[in-house]
Amino acid sequence: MTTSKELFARAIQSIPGGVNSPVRAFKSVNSDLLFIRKASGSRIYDCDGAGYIDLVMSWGPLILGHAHPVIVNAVCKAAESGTSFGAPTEKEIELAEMICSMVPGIEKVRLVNSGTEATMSAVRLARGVTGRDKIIKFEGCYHGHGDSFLVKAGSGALTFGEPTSPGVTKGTAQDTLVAAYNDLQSVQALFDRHPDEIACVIVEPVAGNMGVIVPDDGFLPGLRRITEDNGALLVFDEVISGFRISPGGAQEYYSVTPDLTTLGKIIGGGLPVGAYGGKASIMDCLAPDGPVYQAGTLSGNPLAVAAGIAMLDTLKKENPYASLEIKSQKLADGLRNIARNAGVDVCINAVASMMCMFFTKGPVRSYENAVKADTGRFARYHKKMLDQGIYCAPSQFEASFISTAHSGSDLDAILSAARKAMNYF
Ligand code: KE4
Repeated sequence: MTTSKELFARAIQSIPGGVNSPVRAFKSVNSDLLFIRKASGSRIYDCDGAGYIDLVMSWGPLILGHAHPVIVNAVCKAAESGTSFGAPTEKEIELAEMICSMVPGIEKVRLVNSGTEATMSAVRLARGVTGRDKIIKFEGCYHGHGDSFLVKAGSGALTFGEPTSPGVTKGTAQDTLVAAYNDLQSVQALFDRHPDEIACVIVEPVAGNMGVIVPDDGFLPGLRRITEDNGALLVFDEVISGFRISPGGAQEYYSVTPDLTTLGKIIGGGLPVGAYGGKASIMDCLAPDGPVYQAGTLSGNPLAVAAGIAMLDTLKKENPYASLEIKSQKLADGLRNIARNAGVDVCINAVASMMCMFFTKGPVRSYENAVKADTGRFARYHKKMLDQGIYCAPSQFEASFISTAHSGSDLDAILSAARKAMNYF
């Protein structure tokens, strides 16, 4: 069997950094990255013959676990009828109708191929509809690698210390205003300074890219009020939270309805799908009926749509949200007790089945709090967990995800490993 080390040596000859997405490089946890051979249920298996309980779950899509038979069968069956037509299919209507029926703020939806495409398109639509150029994002939030978003961004951009990426022009960056998460005054101040210039506020309603940060009670309703008062659109980037924290995402969970919603990850069941949707009056401004252009060769791809329908169908039938929340709380409470008994300062933020353990004293309710976390301690904890067969996200500034495939014994194994890893400093 070719080892991960050997594969990495080969990969860097033809792929930048040996990976197709930077966060996979394990750079911030000073570990050799693992090449994965296969995965099933709650487990992932590397090319070195080791298996792990997976808390990354492909960064969020796999709420039903790896290789769920319903998803796999749907994709295989769809492939037998062709992999792409570049023409509309009935199944795209079926998936669109499911999304519209589940997500409160979506009356019409456009399928794309990634979360980045969804957020880029939603912001272009907001600019096109309002005739305004500027957008507000929040420091530490990540909305994909579109130029407008790589300004004080989270996820890998934060992990690798490049929150504002080279290659983003000054012209683009000047139209991206940055506010502080959970700080409504910082948002109001930007509207006061730029009256009638701001097309939208885009926010992760539950931040998942600077670790997990939960919105303060008044934060989301406050954003709804401020955007309405100032003629700007409110965009909820629910690429992580969509279908994750409830069937209707964060907008259902917190009862705040945005003008536009972006989706990804779970919606494709692990295949490349993104989507953006909102009020019909806004979405009808998109080509071919409206002037705002957005397109995609593989948008609504039959295989990805089949996976999405199978995923949402199963979530509707099984409604696993209550049991996922119980599992997640058990893990979070267990980790809190372990850290307390070990005398280690941690703050664990958890919403439904997404969580993050910050190696810093809480509360962590802002980017400023989050970046105080001890990333060196996190790296040592990560390595010790990996050595014990637990695959955590290779960055302090990412979320961990529980799926329906994680069993009680999986959670016990994670806690047992954490007990050893917490003392390993
Ligand atoms: P993609 O283009 O990676 O499908 O989605 C971009 C995106 C948009 N919005 C939110 C809230 C997101 O979290 C993401 C992508 N998330 C990261 C992990 N936090 C993807 C992992 C990676 O970059 O490899």
